[in-house]
Amino acid sequence: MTTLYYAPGTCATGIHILLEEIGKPYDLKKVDFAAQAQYQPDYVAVNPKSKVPTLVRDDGSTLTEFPAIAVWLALTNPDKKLLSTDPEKLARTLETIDYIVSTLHMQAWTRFWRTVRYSSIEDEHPKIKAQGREMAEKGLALLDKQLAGKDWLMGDFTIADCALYFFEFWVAEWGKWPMPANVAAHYARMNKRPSVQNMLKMQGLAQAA
Ligand SMILES: N[C@@H](CCC(=O)N[C@@H](CS)C(=O)NCC(=O)O)C(=O)O
Repeated sequence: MTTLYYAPGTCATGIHILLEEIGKPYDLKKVDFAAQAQYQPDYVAVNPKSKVPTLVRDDGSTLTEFPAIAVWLALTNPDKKLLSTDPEKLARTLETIDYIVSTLHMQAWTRFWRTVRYSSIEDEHPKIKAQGREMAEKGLALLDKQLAGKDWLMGDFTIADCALYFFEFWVAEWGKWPMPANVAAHYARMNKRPSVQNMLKMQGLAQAA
């Protein structure tokens, strides 16, 4: 059976939401970050990158990296219409996801939240955190414009909305930063979807959002 390896509240929430949207049976395996389980041999054997999300598929093969997993889930479940196959719409959806994952997650948020990975000198941390927040604010402003007059990033609900959700969750619940109006409305809209509510309950985050 398809198995998602996740840690609560991480970027794996976006893939968990997609699995709930698709509605087929799957297993959920928690990787205990507090115990550094991602670096232990059992998990390294599953994903040598020591990251979540990891999707182990029905045939036993493993897929990593949020965009790859999201695209694969969308294309293998075409009836759910989670990704348009029109070349322009598909490219625009990937453009949005790549910005969220490569820039907002990997560059902005990690500077703010995992500051020690950028410098072991504590005096430098406020500057690195401020850089991360500045990058995040810029991205949120761009996404706010993209959402103007729309419920969902691409017009229809797609895998891009699930990518934006994990970033919104961090900003709202962990960063406690205000979000621009259209992004805040998108986050509230996402939190009303049964798939998101199920994910929050299953990950023990129901109080958070
Ligand atoms: N590029 C990867 C990034 C995955 C990633 O950084 N996941 C974080 C959680 S949000 C993680 O597993 N961190 C564990 C660690 O760095 O020890 C993706 O998009 O899937």
